[in-house]
Amino acid sequence: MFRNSKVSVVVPAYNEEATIGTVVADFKGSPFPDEILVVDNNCTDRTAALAAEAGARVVRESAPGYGCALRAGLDAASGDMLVLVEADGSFKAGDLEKLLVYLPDCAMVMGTRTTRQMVEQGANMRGSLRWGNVVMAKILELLWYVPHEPRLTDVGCTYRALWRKTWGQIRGGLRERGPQFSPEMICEAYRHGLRVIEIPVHYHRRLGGVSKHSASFSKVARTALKMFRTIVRKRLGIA
Ligand SMILES: Nc1nc2c(ncn2[C@@H]2O[C@H](COP(=O)(O)OP(=O)(O)OP(=O)(O)O)[C@@H](O)[C@H]2O)c(=O)[nH]1
Ligand SMILES: [Mg+2]
Repeated sequence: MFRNSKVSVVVPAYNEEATIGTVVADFKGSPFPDEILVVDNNCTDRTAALAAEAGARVVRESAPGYGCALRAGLDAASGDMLVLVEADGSFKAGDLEKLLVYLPDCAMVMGTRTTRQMVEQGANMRGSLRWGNVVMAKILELLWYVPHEPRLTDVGCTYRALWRKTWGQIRGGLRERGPQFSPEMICEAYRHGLRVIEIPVHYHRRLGGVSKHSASFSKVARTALKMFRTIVRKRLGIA
């Protein structure tokens, strides 16, 4: 609970047996979450079993992809405040309260991983990736400047918090299945005239397992291009 609001934490997971237990335990140790949902997205390893053992509720989603998993998790969550976080240990429960504190001021609080002072040495947020994220966020700012004047430095940060009501407003307008789901959520919130605030969060290196979206330069470039297309499509109002 956070100030009388029930808090759900949603964790999309695709073969994250190396880290899921630690992530669930970290959030279990925080005083705020009322439930932790791990979305088992066709995992072929022990992710689901280890998540349940650590005390999470496991939700299964067979449609593959980061976006599909998050959609299923958000639908299944019962909290008033819904928090998204990764299964790889790159975000910590210690930052949760900061997201929740800002939520009463807006519809969604985004984390940003581009505040250099808060990025752990060795985390996958080296100069080029950090600046790539900032540039993408500036493109979104520019395209949506009127009337929202967004202030963003990262459009791909999973760690974020939104109200259940916000989810109800934006869910029907979301169609992306991959990592573009992340900026699509922001654009859809703007399309509904909702407020989005961004705050710095700590960003750590993966605790183990394999990177799905940012393993190589070509993977990062492909993800960035998909995100760019999504941001432009949403601005032009193409369904
Ligand atoms: N359900 C589901 N989850 C996914 C899929 N791809 C990635 N994820 C999860 O989404 C989160 C982000 O994926 P990551 O592989 O960490 O991508 P990233 O954060 O860009 O890269 P890292 O530098 O490795 O952290 C993790 O919790 C993954 O388990 C997918 O296809 N389905
Ligand atoms: Mg990650």
